[in-house]
This record gives sequence, C-alpha cells and structure tokens, in this order.
Amino acid sequence: MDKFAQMPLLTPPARRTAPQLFQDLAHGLTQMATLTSLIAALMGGGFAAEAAGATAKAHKAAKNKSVKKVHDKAPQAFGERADLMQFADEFAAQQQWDEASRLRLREQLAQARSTPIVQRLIMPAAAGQAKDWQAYRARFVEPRRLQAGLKFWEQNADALARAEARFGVPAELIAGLIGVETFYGQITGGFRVIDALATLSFDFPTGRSDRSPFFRNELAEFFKLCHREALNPAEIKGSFAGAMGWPQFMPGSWNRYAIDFDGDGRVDLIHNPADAIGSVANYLAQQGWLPGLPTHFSLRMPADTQARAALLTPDIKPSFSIPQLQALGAVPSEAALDHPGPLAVIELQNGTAAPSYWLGTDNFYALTRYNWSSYYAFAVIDLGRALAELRKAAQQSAPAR
Ligand SMILES: [Ca+2]
Repeated sequence: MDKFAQMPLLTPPARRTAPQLFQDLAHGLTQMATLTSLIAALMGGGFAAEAAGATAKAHKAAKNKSVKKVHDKAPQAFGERADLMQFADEFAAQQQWDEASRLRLREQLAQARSTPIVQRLIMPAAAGQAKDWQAYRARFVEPRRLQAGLKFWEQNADALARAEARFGVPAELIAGLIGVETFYGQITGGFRVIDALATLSFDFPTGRSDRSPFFRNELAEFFKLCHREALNPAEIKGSFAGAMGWPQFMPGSWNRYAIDFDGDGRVDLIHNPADAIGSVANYLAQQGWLPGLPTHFSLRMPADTQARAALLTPDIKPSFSIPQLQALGAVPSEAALDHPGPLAVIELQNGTAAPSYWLGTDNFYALTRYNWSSYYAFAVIDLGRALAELRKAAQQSAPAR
C-alpha cells in the first residue's frame, strides 16, 4: 500500500467506469484509441497529458539531435590482424576445436568489422545533465508499451505463471523487465554481435576506463554459444554492446543463466519469449532474489545534511538496519518496520525539482544486477505494476459466464 505513496501510478478510474472500458479490452478491441483512452481514464487525465508531453519532448529532442547529427565513419573489416588471429588460435586450442573449426573462426574474425558507432556509444553520457526520473519513467510507462505488454502477458500467461511459481519472481516484474529491455521483442538491436564485441575487444576507444578484457571474455562466450547452439556468428544481431534477444542477455549471461523454458530442447532467447521469461526469472533467482520480499518501501529523509549524506553513501547496496536508519533521523514507512533484512536508501533525481527517496531491499538490489541503475529498476517495477493493475481491472470487469 505504501509503495507508491509518493508516485501515484494508478489513480482511481475517473469519468467513465472501468468495467465499461475493460469490456472493450476483454473483447479484444485493442485499437490504439481504445486502449489509450482506457489507460488515460485509469490513470487520470494527468498521465495522458504527461505522456503526450513526454512524446512531444522526445520528438523535439530527436529533431534537435538530427540537426547536429554525428557522422560515424563506415565500419571496416579487421582482416587478419595479428591480435585477432592470436585470439582465434588461443580460443580454438582452449576449446580443443579441430583444425577446420579453428580456420573458420579465424575467417569469421577477419570478416568482423571495427565499428566507429560502437566506439562512440560505449562512451559515458555527457556530464552535467540533471537526471530526471519522471522523464525517464515516461519513456517506458506509456500507452504503446502498456498495450504491447498486455498482449505479451496474454500470449505468455502460462510461461509467466510457471516462472513465478518456480523462481518466486513476480510475473509483473518479468513482464516489466522485458518491456523495458526490448519493448517486448520489438527492439533487440541492429548491430552484428560479432562486430560489436570485436570492436570493443580489440579497438576499445580511449578516453574512458578500458573494458576490453570484459568484452574479450564476452566474445569468447559468444563463440562458445554459437558453437553449442549451431548458430552462425555472422548472423546474430544485438545491441552495440553485444546484448541479445528478448531479454538482452550478454553472451556470458546467456551461457550461465539462460534456460529452455518451453521444453523444445533448445535455449533460444532470440525467437522464443517463453525461454526469455524463464531465463530472466532464473537470472534474478541466481542474483539472490528472495520470494515474497517487496522490492522497496517508502521513507521520509531527515533534514540534516550530514545525516542525508551518510544515508546515501552506501548507494544501492542494502546495508542499513531499521534502527540504524532511525538513528540517522530517517523515518521508514510502517510496512518497512517489520522488514528484517538490510536496506539501501535510493535517491531518484527529478531534474530541478526535489529528489524522491526510497528504501531498496535485497530484491531491489537483485534487479539492479540486471542493469546497474536505480532508475532502470524503478522503470521495471512501475511498468510491471501498471500492467498488473490493468490486467486485474480487465479481469474484474470481464462478463461472468
Ligand atoms: Ca526452448
């Protein structure tokens, strides 16, 4: 109950009644206009205005961007560069591949392309921009993604329910996560993974901390994956960093955490949403997800500057007990008082407005192992919660048989 006290996500239905609106949904009328009015009614007028404003802003930003568009140089094949060929020979030896496989790997790496846009995208975002949670959230909790999410949940209800039962990860969070990652499989990345990973392994840009050892390891994991699943490395696409498929798993995460969840004997995160659902739940379970534990609670921060700084120092790693929080002047919500585990104080900046603060549990921390950002974790939580509320309302209003 207290979870969204500071961020009302779903205000009670206004004007038209939810049952009328949801009958449309229950009967499969999912045209954009219907759903948009449905969502707008559910969320109160403010949401629709906010969403429209955000869309307009996004268009404006995109327009501004196109004015000062960066022209990246065209990708260039690496060819038989010594460092890549050495990598191929060492990897083939380590995997005890035969000569034909070793030569094929050398050829594949020689045809990989060093890609300037990948080098640009791996650089940190320009500093000095205030983070704005509301703007961030509006990119994800918006009518089109909600519509896609409801359809996804409907089509994969069985897999979501099985994943929740087996791993204890709520279906709404799995649905929220896949929605934030790839808009339900619609945006999975257009880079050849071999180009992205080879660029970041062998032509990592200067000007930021060198992460090429990480990407060389991911490149090796990618070849293991392709070999095992009989995939052609040249054909697999993903993000600029090499993340793949519905859940955007890096190759190493795919090899460690992905599972066959529809029982067809293959692990396919690129075409198979059921495998993606099971794999996301398994990933979170392996990161220490505790079934039944909420992701966060609300709190009131102390006014004292030093106390606030002390509360924020450990960042998203849960490390405070309730008495420790209280000793620093923080006031945890009623619901948080019974929580036995450690808590983190999470700050979400709201541009020029005052920040929002939350208490994150070990489960909030597990979500941030997927993507190291509180904003990301809250977007997953909020999108999932909105989907769950919409589904519940639809089910309640469905005509009795
Ligand atoms: Ca499968």
